[in-house]
Amino acid sequence: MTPSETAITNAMRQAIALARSVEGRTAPNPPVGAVALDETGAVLGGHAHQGAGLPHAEAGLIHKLRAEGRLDALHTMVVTLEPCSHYGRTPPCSQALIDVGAKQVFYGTPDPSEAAGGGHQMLEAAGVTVSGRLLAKECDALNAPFVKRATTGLPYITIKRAFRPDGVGGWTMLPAQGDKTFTRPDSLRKAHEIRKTCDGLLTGSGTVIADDPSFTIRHVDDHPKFVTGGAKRPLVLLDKRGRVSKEWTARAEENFDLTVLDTVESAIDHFAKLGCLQILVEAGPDLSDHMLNSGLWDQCYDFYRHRAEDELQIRFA
Ligand code: AOF
Ligand code: ZN
Repeated sequence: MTPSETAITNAMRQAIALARSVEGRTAPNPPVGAVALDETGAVLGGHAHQGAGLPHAEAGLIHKLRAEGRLDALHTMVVTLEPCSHYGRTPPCSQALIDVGAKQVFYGTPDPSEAAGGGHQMLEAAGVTVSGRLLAKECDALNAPFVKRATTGLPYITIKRAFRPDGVGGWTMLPAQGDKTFTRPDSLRKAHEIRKTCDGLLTGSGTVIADDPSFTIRHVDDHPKFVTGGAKRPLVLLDKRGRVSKEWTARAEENFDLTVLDTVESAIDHFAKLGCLQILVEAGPDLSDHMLNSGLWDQCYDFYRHRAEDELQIRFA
């Protein structure tokens, strides 16, 4: 017996959801999800990679199944990223899959990194049936930040903007006098979800002076390491002229690993050195437009406030 195509596709959907749940806490490693099936296609278990230095998704799942005494039933492993072939911080997952006798491996996105790639061939050479590009569109969207970092050394740049009608037939990013935000609760939740998936935040002095933003995650539950684990997200403030108050920077330092820099380029370099996969630009029209116009972006979320409900438009570079 062998799992049906539907069982395998469903397992990949589950693996993607697992990976999405750890997005924003694994950098510099990728968010990866894995689901194991027995020969009938029944789900034996799933696991998501929890962060650099910890077992990869497939390896963690193998440990889990072994601990539960169910490893013998493993037939098919479904994983969002091609299993690694290398000794990094942890041993190669492809070898682990071979050693435990997996019959089939399905993955979504090939691992583009020189060191870790090649798991496909390694598994195949050992007689395991391997198939890549399952739910490729969804997996590639998930892995876009990791793939960009692995191939260019640079973080994936996401820009978030919010617009309201300006009263004269156009749109403005500026709140009305006396308002702090004009985004509705649903959009705020979405915006905080986006923040949660990013490894660093970038803003400008104009935004800080105009909005007094805190940039903390309040409308969704943040990853535990940022809540109780003492970890702090990097936040870069571009403030060439030193216009932002000490009060604001002191408050920001309580929650963030704050760095004040002069240029977008130095900020991107800083995030790259920290190992960020994805950064979020939360800024006003000047910095956002500059980044969009100079091609320093990958993805842009635009929230538009309409009379009845907000609309979210997502664009890619
Ligand atoms: C992960 N988690 O679930 C998978 C990864 O230094 P290491 O040993 O942690 O190896 C990191 C590399 O392993 C990573 O850049 C990627 O190429 C590959 N796959 N990494 O952290 C996982 N499957
Ligand atoms: Zn691995």
